[in-house]
Amino acid sequence: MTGLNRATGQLVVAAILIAAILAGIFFGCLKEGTTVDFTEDGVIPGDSIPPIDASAPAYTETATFALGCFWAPDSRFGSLDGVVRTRVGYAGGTLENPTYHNLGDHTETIEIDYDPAQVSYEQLLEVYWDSHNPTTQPWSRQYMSIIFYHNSEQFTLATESKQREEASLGRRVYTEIIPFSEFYVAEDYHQKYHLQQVPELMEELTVIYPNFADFRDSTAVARINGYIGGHVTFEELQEQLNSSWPASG
Ligand code: MHO
Repeated sequence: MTGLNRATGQLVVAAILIAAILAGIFFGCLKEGTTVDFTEDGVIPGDSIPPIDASAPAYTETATFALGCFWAPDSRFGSLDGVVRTRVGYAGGTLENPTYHNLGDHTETIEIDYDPAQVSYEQLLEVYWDSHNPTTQPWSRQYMSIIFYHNSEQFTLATESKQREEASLGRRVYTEIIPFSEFYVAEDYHQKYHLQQVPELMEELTVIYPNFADFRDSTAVARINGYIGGHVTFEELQEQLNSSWPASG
């Protein structure tokens, strides 16, 4: 009996080991696959501030969205032409100075500064609806679906787009549309999260942006994070980094 138990135990341990090794190979390959271009070509020629940062427009407007865990939207919105910078953080609640482990009644939120001459609020709303499923009841305040509007125009566009979404899905959409009040920037390790998981790239980027706030607020870094998230090809990324902002009216 004990012999049988021991054999079963050994089998279980062996299965866990094999699973761990397979997972290691799988994730190891994934990571190498995403970084190989960078280590060979250098992500940014000359390791200097790329043109897209050097020419960032001074005038921007802000869109503030909550749509579940903020890591993926950071990468998706960051990949879009016209988006100048992204920051993830907490909003919608009453607790002052929330943190990830003391969130209170806040919700994970992304703040998007964009050049309205290059991308419209309507276009950002389309990406917003396309990036999550707001038809199921949110199971915690942390992951609510919320549009925080900054002015009456955003309110109208958000309300109309929610109605269109409900009509086309034929289901109730739980997204709340509420006025923006305060946004608390999240801890550094949550910013450009997918990119921060690639140490080779981080090493290179820390040279260009020694100050974390500059890294977090960089357009180029937002685009690289978009590439890591799989939203643009390497060729598209190179084009993005090396283009200058078109003069906005
Ligand atoms: N802890 C979850 C969500 C993180 S997100 C910042 C995860 O590891 O995927 O809420």
